[in-house]
Amino acid sequence: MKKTKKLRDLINSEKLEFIMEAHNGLSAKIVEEAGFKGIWASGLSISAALGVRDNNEASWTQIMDVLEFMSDATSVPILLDGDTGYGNFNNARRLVRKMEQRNIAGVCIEDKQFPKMNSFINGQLQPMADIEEFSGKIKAMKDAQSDDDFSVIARVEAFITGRGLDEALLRAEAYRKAGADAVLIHSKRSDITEIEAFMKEWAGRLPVVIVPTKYYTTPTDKFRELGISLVIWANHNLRSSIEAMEQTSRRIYQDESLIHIEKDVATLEEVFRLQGAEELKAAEKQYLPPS
Ligand code: SPV
Ligand code: MG
Repeated sequence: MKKTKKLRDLINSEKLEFIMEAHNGLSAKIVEEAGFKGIWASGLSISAALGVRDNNEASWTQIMDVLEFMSDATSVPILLDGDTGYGNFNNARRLVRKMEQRNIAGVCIEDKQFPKMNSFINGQLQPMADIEEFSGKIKAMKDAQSDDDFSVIARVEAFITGRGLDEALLRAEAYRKAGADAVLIHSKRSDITEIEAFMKEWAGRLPVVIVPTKYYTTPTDKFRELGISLVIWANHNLRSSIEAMEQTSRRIYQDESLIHIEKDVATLEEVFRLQGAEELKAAEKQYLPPS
């Protein structure tokens, strides 16, 4: 099945589905092997892994290069965190064509302005996109796709920027009318009250995607009860790798030896396995002259 269709099925599925963050080819592979049916190509995680801020400091083509490795390494669909679309409608529709060429299944864009800022930094101060301008961007992206199953998800930042339920609903409805395949409603509260209020009024007009980074204590069954379609675990491979790398580097620096660390790190065999070393060995037998 095409990756685009797989993602669309996850979004439209009757039951709650989950996708997990990755930020390079290796982490994408690990997400797939863990059993996830899809991958969130997180802007925060990819930028952090590149050593830059989540403010569009990495260019969109640099993000595409990372995505290409992620897509080549996996068979589950990738949903790109496309920030604000890297410009106006014209930049965003070109992005769609380039994603389709790389077998990326869908993109999520948020209704803020370029250069974007992460939702958890100074949220209240962040300017939002004009509703009509953002709706035009969604429409241009939907018109640009050549595969009907490619998904465009509209992310509503009204709660993040302190604008409240009415604004969130107004925006979500405009983006639905513009052709979005789903709505991502984001909240930085530590409880689910904003999401719950939105879900009640929204009443299933389009599938809803959430990112429960801040309201992580909410039981997953609550998301089911509210009728959420897709949950994104947005940054936990990045954060776990930071913790692991900090501990490993500190320990080796202090010890001036590998003696205490070997048991805590992946074996080299595991690294080779993840890289697909076996396949190359077999191919060499097939294609290289016998030595
Ligand atoms: C990301 O993963 O980059 C996201 C989700 O956009 S969040 O960081 O929650 O805004
Ligand atoms: Mg992001």
